[in-house]
Amino acid sequence: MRSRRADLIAMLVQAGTAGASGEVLAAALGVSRVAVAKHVSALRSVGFEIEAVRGTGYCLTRIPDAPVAVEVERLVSDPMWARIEGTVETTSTNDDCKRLARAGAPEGTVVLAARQTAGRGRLGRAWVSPEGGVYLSALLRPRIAPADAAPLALVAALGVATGLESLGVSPGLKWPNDVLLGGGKLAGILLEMSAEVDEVEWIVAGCGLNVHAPAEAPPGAAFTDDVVTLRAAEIAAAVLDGIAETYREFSERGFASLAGRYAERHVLTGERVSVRDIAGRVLVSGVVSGIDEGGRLLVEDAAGVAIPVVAGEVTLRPPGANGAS
Ligand code: BT5
Repeated sequence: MRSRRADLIAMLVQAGTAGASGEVLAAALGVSRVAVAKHVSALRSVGFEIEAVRGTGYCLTRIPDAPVAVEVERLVSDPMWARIEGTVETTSTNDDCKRLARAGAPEGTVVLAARQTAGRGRLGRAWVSPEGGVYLSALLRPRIAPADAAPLALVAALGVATGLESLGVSPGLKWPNDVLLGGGKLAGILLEMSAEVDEVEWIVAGCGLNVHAPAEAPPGAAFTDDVVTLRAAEIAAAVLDGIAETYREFSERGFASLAGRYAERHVLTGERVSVRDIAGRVLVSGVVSGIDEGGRLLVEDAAGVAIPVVAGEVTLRPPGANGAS
């Protein structure tokens, strides 16, 4: 259920420049006028500009351009996201979300931040997280075995792409977890998990997404601003709705029913690649022939045999490089 504060923003947006009186807002929200004034001051503290005009009431004059939790809550459609929290700055939204997971928070809990001081990529890499991006982590509690969790990175990446497409952005996907735009990296996914051997307890799906380019952009980064101009909260809400849709499909029908959609957006098909394990050893080199129904990358080796890869780092290889490097 949407919070009173998110409902209040919705009412103020609807009232437009005419504004709405404290009395009308209080009646519609089922609270006192004093409570309305408290909600208004809380919204101001997170960047909303709300004028109080004598005789008219409250008038919303500016919505902040940051992934503010209450604004994302107002904009998100999918009921899966029942609890959305956020701060301006945190070390890593994945850490915050993992803390909530350990404390028993339900599936559908989301943590947002406008910047991170220790944003992480996979395998200990850094995720550059200045203001101007969207940093979010979503708590999932899928009823699956840990061995079946690998496709969830693809499910989340496809969800991000689906959400962005609803806003007019057409990203590509690079197995397993990259969302690309015009050859640059627009978003990355980091999954962290707690599990018993037989069952996943929780998965935190973190997504870092570049919206406005900072003064010092990471090399190879792309930004939604390159193609659309939207507020960070609009992008966060669309991305969450996209993830909810693909996650539901995965939970009900398995990755097989999403494989075609992933493949349509997959930029590596037909490319010569090397795939390495976490120690840097080459697992396979060859031409990518697609993604299988379990979300594995299929790489045709020199003998023309399609080798399925569950996990690894993919690098593109120059044409003519031979198969066994
Ligand atoms: C990822 O790792 O792509 C996963 C990124 C997940 C970040 C989110 S933000 C919310 C949540 N909280 C966290 O602490 N993390 C998650 P990986 O595939 O390992 O890619 C990391 C590489 O991407 C780095 O080594 C850089 O080369 C590059 N990179 C770093 N920051 C970038 C950025 N902002 N834009 C584009 N590329 C970046």
